[in-house]
Amino acid sequence: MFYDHQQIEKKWQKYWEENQTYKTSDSTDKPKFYVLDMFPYPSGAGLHVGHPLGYIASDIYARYKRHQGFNVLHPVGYDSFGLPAEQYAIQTGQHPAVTTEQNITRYEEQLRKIGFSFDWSREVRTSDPSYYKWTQWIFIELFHSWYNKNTDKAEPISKLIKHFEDKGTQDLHANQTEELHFTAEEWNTASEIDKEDILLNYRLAYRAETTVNWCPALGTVLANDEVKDGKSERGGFPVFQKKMMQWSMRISAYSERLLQGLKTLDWPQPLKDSQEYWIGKSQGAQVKFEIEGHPDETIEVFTTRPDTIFGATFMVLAPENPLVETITTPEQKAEVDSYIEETSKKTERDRMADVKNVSGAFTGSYALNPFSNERMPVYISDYVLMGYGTGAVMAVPAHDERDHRFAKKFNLEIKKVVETDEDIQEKSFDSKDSVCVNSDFLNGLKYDEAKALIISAIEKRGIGHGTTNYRQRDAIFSRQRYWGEPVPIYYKDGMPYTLPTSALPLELPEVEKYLPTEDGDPPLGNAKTFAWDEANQKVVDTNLIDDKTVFPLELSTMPGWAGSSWYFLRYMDPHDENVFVKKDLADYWGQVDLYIGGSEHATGHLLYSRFWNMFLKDRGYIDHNEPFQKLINQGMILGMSAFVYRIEGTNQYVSKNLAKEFQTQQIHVDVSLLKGTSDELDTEAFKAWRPDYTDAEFILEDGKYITGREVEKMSKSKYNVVNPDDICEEYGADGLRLYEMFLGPLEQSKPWNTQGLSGVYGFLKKFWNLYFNGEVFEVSEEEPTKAEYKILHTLIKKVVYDIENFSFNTSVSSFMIAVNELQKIKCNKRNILEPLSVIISPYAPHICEELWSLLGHTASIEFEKFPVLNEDYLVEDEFAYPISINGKTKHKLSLSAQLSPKEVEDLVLQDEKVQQFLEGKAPKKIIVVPGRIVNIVI
Ligand code: ANZ
Repeated sequence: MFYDHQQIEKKWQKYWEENQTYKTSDSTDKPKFYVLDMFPYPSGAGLHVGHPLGYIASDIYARYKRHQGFNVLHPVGYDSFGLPAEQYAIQTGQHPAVTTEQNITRYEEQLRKIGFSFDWSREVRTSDPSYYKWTQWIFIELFHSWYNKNTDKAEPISKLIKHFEDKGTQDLHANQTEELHFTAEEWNTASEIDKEDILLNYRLAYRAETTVNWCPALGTVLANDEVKDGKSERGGFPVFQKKMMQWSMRISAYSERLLQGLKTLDWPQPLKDSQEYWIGKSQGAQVKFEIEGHPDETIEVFTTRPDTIFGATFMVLAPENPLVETITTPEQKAEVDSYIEETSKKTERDRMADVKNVSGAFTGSYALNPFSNERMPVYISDYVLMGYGTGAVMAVPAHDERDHRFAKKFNLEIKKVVETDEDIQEKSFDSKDSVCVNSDFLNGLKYDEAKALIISAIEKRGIGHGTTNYRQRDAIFSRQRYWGEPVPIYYKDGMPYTLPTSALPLELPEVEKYLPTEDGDPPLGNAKTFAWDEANQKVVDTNLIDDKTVFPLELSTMPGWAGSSWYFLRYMDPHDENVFVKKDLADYWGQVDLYIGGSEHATGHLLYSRFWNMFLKDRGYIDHNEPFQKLINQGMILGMSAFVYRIEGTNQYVSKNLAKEFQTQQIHVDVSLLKGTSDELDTEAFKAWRPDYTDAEFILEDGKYITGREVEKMSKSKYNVVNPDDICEEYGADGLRLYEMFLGPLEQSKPWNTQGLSGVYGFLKKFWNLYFNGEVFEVSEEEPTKAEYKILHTLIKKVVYDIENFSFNTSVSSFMIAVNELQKIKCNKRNILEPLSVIISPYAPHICEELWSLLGHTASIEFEKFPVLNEDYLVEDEFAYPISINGKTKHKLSLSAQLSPKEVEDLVLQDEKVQQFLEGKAPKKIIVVPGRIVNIVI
C-alpha cells in the first residue's frame, strides 16, 4: 500500500488542532510532568533543520510521559524582543512589532508542520503587553526589595525602612553597593531625596554609576561579547569605557545560593562548571597597606593567598582606582595619565584575555609590607580590575604568574616563600631566580593552616580580615534601545519612582524613528506621548512635563534577558490578568522536570532565571528554589557547506579537483544550487543566483562542476541551511523527526547529511506495510507466537531504557531491527502491531495515529498506555544437552533450542569443559540429535 505521508500528516495535524489533543488541563489526578524547550527568537530567516533538534527530543519525551499516564505540560512561545527586528526597523522604518508578528506566523507554520505536541493555547510572547505587564511587575517587586543576609533572603524594602527607623544601620547585614553607617536619628531626620538615595544602595533593582562599553556611533551601550578588539562587532565603530547611570540587578546577593543550588540539579557537568566559574567564589583576606607620605590613606587589597604576604614585593592598583590620583607623584603624573587614557579603550574582557602584553606605570609612591616591613613600589596596571575585590593587589611575583611577568618587565624584586603543602608547591610559579624568604611562624604548616594563621595575625593587628569574594557582578539591566520592555519608572527630583502596578503594562510608545535622539537620549526619547501624570495616574504628552505633576519616564528599555527569566512560570497560567501565576498552579506544576536547550545559555539566561526564581520564592510567590531540575544541552547540527573556486581576478570558476592548478578564492555557494544530493553544481542555477555570477564561466572535470564540501556550523550566512519544510514535503514530518534523532546522540554536534533520509523513509514504508496485505489493511487476530512476542518485548525493553536515558538515536535503530524481523516472519498479528504503533508513536506520531485509527480505535493514540515489558518473553528457550563422550554422559551444556545441528556442534566443540575431555584430540565423529543429546566419539 502506498504510504502517502503528505495526506496522513495533514489529516492528523488538523485532527489534533480541532480536537485540542494536546491542550493541558490544570486539574487532573494524574501526576504532573513539565517538559520545556528554550523558546525561540523568531528571526526573519525562519527555522532550519538545526533548530528543531532539541524540540523533537523534548516532544518525544513529552509524548512518552503522556503514554505513561502523566499530565504533561509542553508549551511553546517566543522570545520576541530583540535586536534584529530593531535593526531592520532602523533600516526600513518597518515597525518591529510588524516584522516580529510576521516572523512568528512563519515560525508557527513551520513548527506545526513538524507535528509537535505543544499546547498552543498557552503560547506566550515576551513582546506582548499582556506578558510584559508582568515582567514590569517583577521589576517593581525587585525595586521594592532588598537582601537581608541575616535571614538569607530577599525581603520587602518596608522592612528595611523599619530597621533604619528603629536602629539605623546597626545590626544590619544587607547586600549593598556601598557600606553605609548611620543612626536611626540620622535616618529619621533625612530628607526624602536622601532617603531614596540611601535605599538605592540596597534595592535589588537599582540605579548606579557603572562602567559600560559605550559606542557613540551606535548611540548605545554594548555587551562584552558585542565588542571585539575595542570596536563594535557590528559596524566596527570605536567603543569606549564610560561611566553611566544604569539600572542593575543585584544578582551578586544570590552568588552563594546560586552556587549551592547547583548541587541539587541534574545538569551536565560542563554547564555546572561554567556557572561555578562564572560565580567565581574565592576565599582569602582583605588587607590594608600603609602608604609612605600618605598617613590618611591605605591601599586595601584582596588576596586569596595571604600566606604569601612575606613574598609581596610591590603593589598594583587598577588604573581606575580613586587612590591613583592621590598618590601619584608629580614626576610620574604624565606617564600615569597617558597609561590611564590608553587602558580606557580596552574592555574588561580584553584586559583579562591579554596575558602576554604586560603594561603599567609607576605612581612614584611606596607602600609598606606589614610583615616584612619592606618598601613596596606602587604601580598601576590594567591586569588589575577595578570591579573585582578592592581594585588593588599585593603582588607576589614568585607565586603569581601575572605578577611575575610584571616584575620581569619592570625589573622588580622576586621573593619566594617557603611552602610545605605539596599541592601548592606544584602550583608554585617558576622561581629559579628568586630569593627564598622564611617566615618563622608559617614554616612547616600546611597551606590551610598557614592561611588561617596569617588571617588571624592580620585580624589581630587590625589591618584586615578574612573574606569571601565572588567574581560574579551585578547585571546591567538597561539598554538604550527601542524594542524591549519599558522600565516602569518615572523621575521626580532626580530620584526614580515606580509606576503604580495598576498602571501596568506601561506600553512601548510609538516613535517616528528608532535611533537615539539628537540629545543622545535613547529612542524612547523620540516618543510624543511618554510622560507620567502623577495626579491622574496615566501616561500623557511629553510636552506636559513640568516636574511638578507630570514627570519624565525612564527612556531605556530592559535587556533581552528580562522576558526569558520567568516565562516558564507564565506557561503555568498564561492568561491570568490579575497575577503573573496563581500560587496553586505554580505549586501544581512546580519545577520544570526536563529543560532542553543550547549550551550557549550556560551563564546568561540560566543564571538570570535561577536568580529571578529564587527571588520570587523569597517573596512567597512560588515554592521552588530552582526552576529547572533536569537540563540537557542538545548538540548543534552542522551544515555541509559547498564552495566554488574562482580564479583570482576573473569570473572563471574551476571545478574542485582542478583548482590546485590555479590561484583561486574559495567562495560559499548555496547548497540548494547542487544537483540532487550530489556535489555537482547546477551551473545554470548558479548563474541565475546573483547578478555577479551571470557571466560566470566554468572549467569542468568530466563535464561536471564539482563543488568542495566542508562541515561548518549551519547558518544562513554560510548558505548551508536546510529548510525543514522541504524535508517535510519530501519525507514527511515523521521522516524528519526520526532522521534528526537517528543522526546521533542528542548532546553531540553532528553534520546534516541528506543522503541518510531515504533510509529512514524506507523504514517508515516498511513499517506501514506490515499492516497491509497488498492494498488492503489487514491484521490477524491470531495469538502471536513466542518468537513474535520476543521481538516486541525486546523492543519495549530497549526503547524504554533509551528514552529514559535520552538516547533517542539508538531507539530508532531498534525500531528498524524490530520492523525488519517482523517483516521477515510476515507478522501481522494485532497483539504485536498495536503495541508496536504505540511504541513508535512518540517518534513518528502521524503515521502511528493513522495506523491506530485503521486498527479500529476512535480516540487518539496519544494517551494509550505505553506497552509494559514482560521479561518472560525474553527468556531464551534453552535446552540442557547431555554431552556424551564415547557413550558416557560427561557434561551438560545449555543451548538455545532454536539452533541448527551444525550450530550446536560448533558451540559444543568451543566449550572449555568439552575441550578438556578431548585433551586436544580431534573427535572422530559427532552426532547431534536436536533437542535430545550430543554424542562425541574420540
Ligand atoms: C596575592 C597572591 C599570591 C594572589 C599568589 C594569587 C596568587 P581569584 O582566585 O580569581 O579570586 N586579584 C585580587 N583582586 C584583583 C583584581 N581586582 N584584579 C586582578 N587580580 C586581582 O583571584 C584572587 C587573586 O587575584 C588575589 O590573590 C590577587 O592576587 C588577585 F600566589 O594576592 B593574589
